[in-house]
Amino acid sequence: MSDIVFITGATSGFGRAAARRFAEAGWSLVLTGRRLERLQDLQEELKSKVAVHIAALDVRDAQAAREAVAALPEGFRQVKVLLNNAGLALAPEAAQKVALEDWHTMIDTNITGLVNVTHALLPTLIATGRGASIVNIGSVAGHWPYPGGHVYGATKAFVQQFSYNLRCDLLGTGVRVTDVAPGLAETEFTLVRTKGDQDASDRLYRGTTPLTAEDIAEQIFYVASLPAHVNINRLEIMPVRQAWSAFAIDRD
Ligand code: NDP
Ligand code: 8X3
Repeated sequence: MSDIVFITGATSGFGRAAARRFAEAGWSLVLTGRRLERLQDLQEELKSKVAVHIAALDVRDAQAAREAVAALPEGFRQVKVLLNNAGLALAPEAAQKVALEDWHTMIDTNITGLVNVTHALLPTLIATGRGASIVNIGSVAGHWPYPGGHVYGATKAFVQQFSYNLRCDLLGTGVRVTDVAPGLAETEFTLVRTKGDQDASDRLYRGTTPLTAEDIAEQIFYVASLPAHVNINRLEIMPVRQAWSAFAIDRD
């Protein structure tokens, strides 16, 4: 029987690229996300290679997450890898200019959504045991502050610490946990962050060389397919053309 990966946010960006990468290696796929049509397209694309189960799932809904796991058909139940990838940033403006609703959406998706799916799948992953993995998509924003990062960065700091703390509790179960923390990567991320401003998204990536979704998918696949005794705790990845900047100083 092939190994099974359960992916949240498989309709775009890293999640979709990861689905293709795991499929290339012959894994069975459980693909979730809110946009069912995109899931159907991806299923159509990959089903000749591997077994694919799709389920429309908004990770913010704990009950729906439990039901999606309970409804996994035969052949997709013994999940080996959970890829907690669904997430988003909103409101790149300064904190004081941001609508509270946008903060709530980021917290509900990046924190509550991630713990909802993790909680629903933990018993399965523990039953799978040695070699199982939870791969959580954090961000450089969870470690390094920057203007406009406010709640987004804070949600990704949660992802890092939750990943580390999970490792402590899962010691002895064989289940691995990794916080994969990408930097600048061209996906639909900035389109979502700017609420559909394609020009702003294009401007951010123009004239530089961002990471691609495939770059991150390769790293996700790498951490999940290492020998069962190896755990990468945190993997931070930036494009060569991105680095940190000096401290900002307010002057008279
Ligand atoms: P995309 O916007 O391309 O993909 C985001 C995915 O998340 C989509 O598949 C979307 O699916 C899903 N998603 C969003 N909200 C929900 C929800 N409520 N329920 C279920 N799925 C949801 O961006 P990326 O691929 O770049 O983002 C993937 C992850 O990577 C995110 O966690 C992001 O924070 C993180 N990240 C991105 C970086 C970047 O520069 N691109 C860098 C570092 C981290 P749908 O809308 O169909 O539900
Ligand atoms: C996304 C990367 O640099 O926009 O998490 O915060 S960044």
